Amino acid sequence: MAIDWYNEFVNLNYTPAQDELICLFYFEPAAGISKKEAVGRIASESSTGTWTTLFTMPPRMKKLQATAFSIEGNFVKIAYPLSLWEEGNAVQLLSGIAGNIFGMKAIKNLRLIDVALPQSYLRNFKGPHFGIDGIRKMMNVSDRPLTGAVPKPKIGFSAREHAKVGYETWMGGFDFVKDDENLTSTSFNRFEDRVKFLTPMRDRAEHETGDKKSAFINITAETDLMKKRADILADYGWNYAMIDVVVSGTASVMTMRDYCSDLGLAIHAHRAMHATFDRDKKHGITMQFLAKIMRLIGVSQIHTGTAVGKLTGSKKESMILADVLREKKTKAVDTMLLEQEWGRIKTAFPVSSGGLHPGLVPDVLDIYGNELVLLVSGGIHGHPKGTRAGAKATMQAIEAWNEGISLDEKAKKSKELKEALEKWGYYKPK
Ligand code: CAP
Ligand code: MG
Repeated sequence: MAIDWYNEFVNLNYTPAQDELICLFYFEPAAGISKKEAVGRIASESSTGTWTTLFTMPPRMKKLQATAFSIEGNFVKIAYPLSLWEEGNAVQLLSGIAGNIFGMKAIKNLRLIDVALPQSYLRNFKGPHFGIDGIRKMMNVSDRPLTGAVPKPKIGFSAREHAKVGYETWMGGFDFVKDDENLTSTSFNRFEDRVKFLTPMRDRAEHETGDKKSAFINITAETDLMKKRADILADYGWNYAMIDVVVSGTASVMTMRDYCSDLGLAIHAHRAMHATFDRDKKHGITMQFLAKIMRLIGVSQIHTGTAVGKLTGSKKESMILADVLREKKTKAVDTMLLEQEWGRIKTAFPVSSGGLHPGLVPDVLDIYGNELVLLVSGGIHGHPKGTRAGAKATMQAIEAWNEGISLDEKAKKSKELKEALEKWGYYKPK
């Protein structure tokens, strides 16, 4: 009597049906486990199976089980019947393809690379409220990246001091002032106070510059409190809310997507905690998977790295992340990305941030082009002449890139850029 049945979840001659959901995994079998058994266990444990043959098996079970249908080296593709998945429930999807399978003893390493979502699954999701075009229209910015900065040091300003740094940032030409990922509502900088002090500064900066100004104010908290904070933002005429999406959880992001959309608020998604699972190339979940799920749910933008700044992520990774977010049809990239037709799901902005300063702007724009939210924080507040000069220097660096001239050339006629280059040059933070 066979005790297990993993081989029934493997069929290398199988061709997935049009409406099946396909996952690409990197996997390493544990010692003594064949590749075939390993992929059978992954397909089984993430769909209908368990470790042993069973006494009763409902006839429909056969139609629900996943099939590992392609093994190339240490990469396996697994097809999942649509009826396994609850319509519109991204949380349950993660329980299935990003759950138990990571803890199986029979697998030494496992990495969820990407998922290809069939149109019949996709259509149960709303995607971003505005899309890249909608955001550009809302901010009245067309031919350059949107720009923003976090007041630094990242936490410690009073609400009033925070608002003053924000005003200087806006007056230097930036579109956004961003809260840091760990700034929510502290004794010295309550959320309500920050909104109360930032709002008149925004109005003043808009009046003095004639430009639209906004902010990514961090509402991250328990979901009901996030709703209350979103209401406050809408009451004060803001058009964005910021959420730390990984620590908040997929369910709360789904709730807040609809709540913010009803209030006309775009969502800036910070990805703090992503590096606990996306940094190891052999085990965990990729940033491209996280970016895909967040676009599907409907954030308007999410951080995707700089390649040249202080945090992890290669140039190639940043480029494929940009494709996941910006394309109507994402092209497949061998072992990194599956093809994805996005249908009516709108586009979202990649956000590049982390250790940037004016000297690195061309490197980042060489990767992303103008369809980007560029955040330069320490890199403006550390400018020898202060925040406003730092923002101006960054805007001058963006102009230089779009004019096709070097920063050294631009600096001849741009004082603030010249001063930035004198301090940082083209330094790449470690
Ligand atoms: C950057 C930042 C962002 C990181 C997040 C920080 O500040 O505010 O949170 O960019 O990383 O706290 O470090 P600096 P990522 O510009 O002063 O470095 O964008 O990779 O998610
Ligand atoms: Mg930060």
